[in-house]
Amino acid sequence: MSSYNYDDKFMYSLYDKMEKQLKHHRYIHSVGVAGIAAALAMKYDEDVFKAQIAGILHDCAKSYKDDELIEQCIKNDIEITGFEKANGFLLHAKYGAYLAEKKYGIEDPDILNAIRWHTTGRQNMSLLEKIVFISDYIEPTRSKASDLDRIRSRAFNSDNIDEVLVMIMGDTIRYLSSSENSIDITTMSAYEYYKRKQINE
Ligand code: DGI
Ligand code: FE
Ligand code: FE
Repeated sequence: MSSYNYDDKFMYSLYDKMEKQLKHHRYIHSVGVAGIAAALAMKYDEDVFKAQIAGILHDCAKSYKDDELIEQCIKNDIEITGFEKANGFLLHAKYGAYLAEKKYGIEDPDILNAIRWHTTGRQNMSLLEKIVFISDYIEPTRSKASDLDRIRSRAFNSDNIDEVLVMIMGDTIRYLSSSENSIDITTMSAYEYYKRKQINE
């Protein structure tokens, strides 16, 4: 158990709040991410409770429209890049971390960072950040991504979690390139970093 102020009652209240805050399908997705994150925490030896809390909250800012996210970030002195301004949905991760702290009472910086970096990933991710990033991609209601069966299997059978990260980041970048979406430098540099790390190991 972590030394922070989380107990079962607190965790149940977060589920209640997310059920009210999010669209039904998004709430089901978040419950799925929380469950898979907890399972991966058991496998990779991370705090199960923290993984569950980061999972249930990771999309807590998903109900905001792009322009509302930009507006809220400006209002609350959250720095936004030009790329984020042009792709406002990316800010649901950054603003989500802000809400997790200010509105939902999360103090643990690792949980806040797992929410903050769940969409793009980044270089040098913590184990908890990796677990939430992977869970977001593989939770049970996801079905569209290519190679999902193989990635799900590796997530639970690999002894190297970075291998799973590289598969997901690679597929995401291929998908974004094929759909003519632009790719954030954070997404690209995270992929390059973990791909290089894999080769050098
Ligand atoms: O919020 P979710 O839908 O559960 O998942 P998410 O926060 O991981 O967002 C997924 C989307 O984000 C997916 O369609 C890929 C996209 N994404 C990730 N990195 C980038 C990106 N989109 C753009 N345009 N650029 C990126 O660098
Ligand atoms: Fe998200
Ligand atoms: Fe998500």
